[in-house]
Formats: sequence, structure tokens, C-alpha cells
Amino acid sequence: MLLGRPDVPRPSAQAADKARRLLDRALGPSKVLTSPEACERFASDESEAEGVTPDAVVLATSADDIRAALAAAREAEVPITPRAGATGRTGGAVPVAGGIVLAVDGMNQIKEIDRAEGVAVVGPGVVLGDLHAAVEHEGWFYPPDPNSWKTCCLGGNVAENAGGPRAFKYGVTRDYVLGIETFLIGGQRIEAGRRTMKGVTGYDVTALLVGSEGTLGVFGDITLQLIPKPESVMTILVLFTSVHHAGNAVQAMTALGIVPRCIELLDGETLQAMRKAGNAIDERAGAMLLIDVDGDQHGIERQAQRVGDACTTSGAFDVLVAQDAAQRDRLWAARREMTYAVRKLSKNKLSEDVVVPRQKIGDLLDKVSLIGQRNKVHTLTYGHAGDGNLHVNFLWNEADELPAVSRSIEELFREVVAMRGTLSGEHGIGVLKAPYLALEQSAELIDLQRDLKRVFDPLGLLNPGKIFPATGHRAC
Ligand code: 2HG
Ligand code: ZN
Repeated sequence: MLLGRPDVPRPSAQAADKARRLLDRALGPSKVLTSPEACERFASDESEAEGVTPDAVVLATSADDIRAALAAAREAEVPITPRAGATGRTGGAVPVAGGIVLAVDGMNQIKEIDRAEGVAVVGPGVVLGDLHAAVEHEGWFYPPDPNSWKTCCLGGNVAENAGGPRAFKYGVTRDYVLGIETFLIGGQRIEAGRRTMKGVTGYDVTALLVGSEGTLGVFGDITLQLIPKPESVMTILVLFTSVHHAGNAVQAMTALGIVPRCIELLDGETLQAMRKAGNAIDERAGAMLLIDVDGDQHGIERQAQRVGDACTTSGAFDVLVAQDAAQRDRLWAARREMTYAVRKLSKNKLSEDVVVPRQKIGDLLDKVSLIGQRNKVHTLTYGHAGDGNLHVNFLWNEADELPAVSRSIEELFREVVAMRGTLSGEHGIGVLKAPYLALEQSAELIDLQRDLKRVFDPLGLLNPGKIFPATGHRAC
């Protein structure tokens, strides 16, 4: 069932009471919310996942607070769900069994920017946009840029291994995390990783923690690698009459080895949403590519020329270069706000973030329109086409449309897996995609991951109901 809650038992009233008592004793009332009215807003995030109002919420402002919350959860044996910016799209921060929500957005200090070394250390509640501004001020660059950068926090970015448009050229969050201070269930502290550029000592526990969706530990200080800030950026807008031509252009650039900073694709339905949101877009356009190239001035002009040539050969009818920073910002603001513009089109919207090999983008777009037609579900598609990661959005208004939406999602995932693609490029599996994990991964691989989870969290208390399909296993 698409938006149903996984069947994870709530703690008993006695266990919940015990947790509240322990938290109150360790942290005091200023850091612990217990009234249902105050706790209710912590039952949801920016996804459609359905949560259960937690029994208590901890407003952590220090590592000690995290430890105390994890110790109370372990002692009372109640579930605990970490939460940073709560901007996730798959329900990672949604408590599906009540218990404790551990909010770390108060830990919002940029602790260090080492200018000489190109390293930053941040608390898990630092807003990504604040980090971008601070490091760029020092001449450095932190590339990951999920479109929620104005509100999402580093703790959530690391938990979900967030991406964004620039991932095409620069990679995702995992590529920039050098080390993570992590607190395990019960409160024990480990320091995974390193501060150096290189390091191969032991298992790569840092890589395992990144993208673990709050199921293995709760993050404290995060050590990030920075890179030098590119000298200049140029934004190019390319218009096509049909999405097929746009798909061909992406495939052509891939085959020619052209690597801009990002290649974003918007299909015809998405352009309609943009027009409705007040953006003037050529009426002939049935698809758009928004492309950034970066580097030194000479380099970006050469890249822009190659991009323009590849797009024109693939059928673009207009290639426009943003004339100044203001125009560039306007174009990107429209793209970054897309999720909100699309939300205005219907009562409900569910955005997938599938990835296919780049040479299959055209096939994926065809399949999406077939699936939409067959099930009579309104779809629109946009996203990070440069790395094959597209957001297929399903829109609906009434509850009786839900079975058709559910069917469409499963058909989409089956097609993606058949193309040797993957279910999630950046939003994670969370609650919403957990029922589909077995479409992509073997039972052996899922079992191995469940075993790993049990090593970290034998009682299944940390963020239960996420990633793994519910099969009667306790909590995870
Ligand atoms: C984006 O690329 C985000 O804008 C959100 O990943 C996608 O909600 C969406 O459709
Ligand atoms: Zn995205």
C-alpha cells in the first residue's frame, strides 16, 4: 500500500512513560516536549509518509543531549527517530511508531573552516545554504546542492546521502564526508573516518553511515572536504519542441564526453507548471535543458560552444545564455522552486527519484508517458538528467485514484530495474520506497544489510520502519 504506515509496534504506555521520565531527569523540561500538541508537528516531514505523533521530542543543542536521548531510548526500549531539517522526500525523519523524536536542528554551528587545508567541521543542524555561503566567502566550495538548500541541514544530507544538480560533475554528499562523530543507540560515541584527504584504515564505516537514513546512529560533528571555488559559471537555457529531442541531447553530450556542472531536464508538463507559476516560456517549447558550465573564463566559453553544438544537432530550436547573475538566479530559482510549483497542480504529489543509465533516458521518458496513459494518472518529469536521475512526479486529487498511482509507481520501478537503473538517486528509500526494495536488491543483499543493522542496533530501536520492507522482523 503506497502511503500506508509500516506495521511497527508502538511502545507500551509504561515504556513511553519511562522514556519521558528518563529524558526529563537527564535534560529537563526546556529540552523535552511531551504534550501531544507540541509533539504533533514532529510526526511529519516534507514527504507524504504518514507518521505517529511521538511520545516525546528532544530538542538537542549539544552532543550530550544526543547521548542522553539515545541512552533513554535504549533503557526504556522505545523507538527513536533522528530529525534535522525534515525536508526529506521519503519519510526518513517521520516517526512511524511514536517513541522519541531527536531533533538536532539546534546544533547549527559551523565549528571550523580550515582555509589552509580545505576542510570544514559542522554540527548536524547547520543549514546547507549557510555552509555554502560561509565556505564560498573563504574561496572554497562545497558542491552538494539539493534544491532544498535554504532549509535542509547537513545531518539530513549525510543521512540521506543527498545529491542535487551539481552532483553530475562533482558527486554526492558521500564524496565530501571525511569523518562523522556518531552516537550509537545507548549513547556510545564513535569517531568514524578521518580529517585527511586520503585514508584507508579499516573498514569504511563513514561510507556505511552516509546514506544510512538514521537507522545506524545519530550524527554529531561532520567533517567535510572542500574544493577550490570554480572561477566562473555560465548558465545556458536550451529549448526543444519535444522531450525526445532533449533526451537525445543529453545522450549526445554524454557520448561526446561533455561534462557541464549540471544538466537539468524539464518536460512539457513541467514547463506548463512553470508558466502557471508566472514564468514566461516560449510557447513552442515542449522541453527544456538548464545547463551550467563552470571553470575559467576561456574554458567555460569553449564548453558552452560544445554544449550549444550538441544540443542544436539534437534538435534544439533555441540556445540562450543567461546575460547576468540576476538572470541566472531567476532561472535557477524557478527550477529550485519546481517542487512547490508542481504541488499547486493537484492535492497530492509524489516525486520519485529513479536513475537509469544516461543512454536510457529517452526510453525512460517513453515508459513514463505510457504508464501515465495506461493508468490514467497525471505525470510530469524533471530532474538531474546529466547523471540519469529523473524525478517522475505522480499527481492526483482523490483517494480513489490511489490504486492507479500505486500501480504506476510499481510499473515505473520495474521498468527502471529492467533498464539496470536504481530506485533512488538522492531521496533515499525511507518509508515510501521500502515496499519496493526487493524489486532491485536480492534477498541475500537485503538480509546482509539487516544483519548489519542488528550489529548497530540489536533491538531495532533506531528509526524503525525505514529502508527494509516490513516482514515481521522486530522494528526494522
Ligand atoms: C529537486 O530536484 C528535489 O527539486 C525535489 O530533489 C524533487 O520534489 C521533487 O520533485
Ligand atoms: Zn532532485
